[in-house]
Parts: sequence; C-alpha cells; structure tokens
Amino acid sequence: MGGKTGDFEAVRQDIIKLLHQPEYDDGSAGPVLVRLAWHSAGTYDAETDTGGSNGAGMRYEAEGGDPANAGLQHARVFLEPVKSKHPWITYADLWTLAGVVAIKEMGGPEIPWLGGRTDYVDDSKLPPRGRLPDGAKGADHLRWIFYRMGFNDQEIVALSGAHNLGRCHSDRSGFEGQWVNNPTRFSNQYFRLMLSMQWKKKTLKNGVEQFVNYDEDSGTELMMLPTDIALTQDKAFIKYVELYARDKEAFFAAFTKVFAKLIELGITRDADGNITNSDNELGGYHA
Ligand code: DDH
Repeated sequence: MGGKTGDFEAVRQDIIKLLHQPEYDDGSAGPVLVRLAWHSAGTYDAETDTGGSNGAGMRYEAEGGDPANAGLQHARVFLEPVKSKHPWITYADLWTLAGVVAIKEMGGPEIPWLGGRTDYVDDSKLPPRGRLPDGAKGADHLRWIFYRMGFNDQEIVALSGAHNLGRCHSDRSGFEGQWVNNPTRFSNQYFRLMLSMQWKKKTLKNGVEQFVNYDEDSGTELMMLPTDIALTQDKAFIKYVELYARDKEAFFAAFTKVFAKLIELGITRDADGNITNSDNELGGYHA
C-alpha cells in the first residue's frame, strides 16, 4: 500500500519500525542511519556552495564509492522498503529524516526537520572525494573539515557527540570497536568516558592506530579515534568536552541545534519553509 504524498508522519512511523534489526550489529539500524544522514550532508563546502544533503549524490559511484562512505550501503538498503512504500519522498529527505528519527528513538533529542530536498544531481556541483573527516588525524584537520562547512569549535565538539552511537568496523573504516558500552542509546557517555578513562594507543593487526581502554571487570574494550582524543588535547575543544560531560542537557540542546544545521547545509528556504534553491517540483513540505 502506498503512502499519501507529503505524509511525512507515515514515513516516520515506517522508519521507526525498521530500526529493530536483531541480526545486524548491536540489534539496531539506528547508528548507521545517523551516519548516513551525516555523510550525506557533511560534504558541504560553504565557499563554493557545493555538496550537502540535497541531491542524495551517494546513490552514485562518484560519491557512494568514496572509501569514507564504506558500509553506508547497509543504511540505504534498510531504507529501501520505506522508499518503495512512499515513492514520492526523495532520497535526500528520507536519509536526513531517518537520521533524526533514529536519534529520537535511541533516546536522543527531537531534532527539527523540514522536507523538500531534491534528488536532482547537478554534475557541476558534485563534491570531490576527501571532504569527510579522516579519523587518523588531529585538531587541525577537524577545523579544516568543519570550518569549511561553516561550523565553529563548539559545534565541532557537539557534533562529535554522535559517537555515543554505533561502532567502527575493520572492513569499513579499518578502525574497530565501539565508543561506549551501550551504543544504541543516545547520551553524553562518550564525553564522560573520554575524560574519565585512560586511553592507550593500540595498533590493530591491519596497522591502523586507535585508542583503547580495556576494563578488566567487564572484560570489554572501548575505543576512541585519534580525532576523538584530539578533542581533549586542544584548549578550545576541551572546554566543551568538559561542559558536555558534566551537563547532559547542555549537550542535548547543542546537538539538536548543530545536527539541524548540518542537514540544512546548502539549502535556503523562504519564510514558509519552502526550499528556494532547488528544482524540486514537490516544493517544501513541513513534517
Ligand atoms: Fe563518525 N565515524 N566521524 N560521526 N560516526 C564512524 C562511525 C560513526 C568520524 C569517523 C568515523 C561524526 C564525526 C566523525 C557517526 C556519526 C558521526 C566511524 C566508523 C569512523 C571512522 C565507521 C565504520 O567503520 O563503520 C570522524 C573522523 C569524525 C570527525 O572528524 C569529527 C559526526 C559529526 C557524526 C554525526 O552523526 C553528527 C555514527 C553514528 C557512527 C556509527 C556508525 C555505525 O555503523 O555504527
């Protein structure tokens, strides 16, 4: 049965239904859906006004085949039945909506979301590869990547809090493991563990370096990327790591704002929320 055009609430409900995936990772499609939303938007370059979630370019090899996007085909496959049931929704809207629905369902904040993105890909505006961050790098790289999108230091730290969710897979990024004990529950645990635990550098069998903490009591090993640890080694960043570690509400408020900004990069709207810079015949639906 097909959904009614513009019925984003029905789409939301169908996304909620697919989150439970007992055979996949930690039993939830949520984390990889959040990553899909972020990578669809995180190619944005403010100076040239290229990249961003509009266009859903990851469907095509030029962007989808970027090694930084390895593994995100799982997220796109999870969403395919929703697209088939509601064919009127654009992939660009579906991917960003799935991210905000997943965050909410995993105990995170409700992030404002507006529809109206187009699936039209303007070849002259295709983002080159290399626009997404490299976890092996440090604070300079984080600023280089995120300033380009138009974020500041506080926003970089808040966005990084998404690593409360999910895990690294050696066959996708080369890194391995999860940041927190419960990777399907959105919280500020990532910041708390970052400060409270001893993180030791470990070289994996594939030669990739990451940081780990092994807890003898529970027998679990948690991990941090070099870019995560960089947040504790930089004067400007660590202030916000400390704030979000001690104040969950402050983190949720900051994350709400910054994730909403992320999925709107490159999109301009009129006062009614209609997108003014895309050729989408559907226009701007509110959800
Ligand atoms: Fe991330 N991320 N991310 N990340 N990310 C990975 C997984 C997940 C970086 C690298 C990696 C954000 C920022 C950064 C999520 C959300 C967000 C993995 C592991 C790497 C590597 C991939 C794999 O092997 O499957 C780096 C570097 C940065 C940075 O420089 C700040 C941001 C901003 C977000 C966001 O959503 C706002 C999520 C969720 C995952 C877990 C995915 C999964 O499959 O589980």
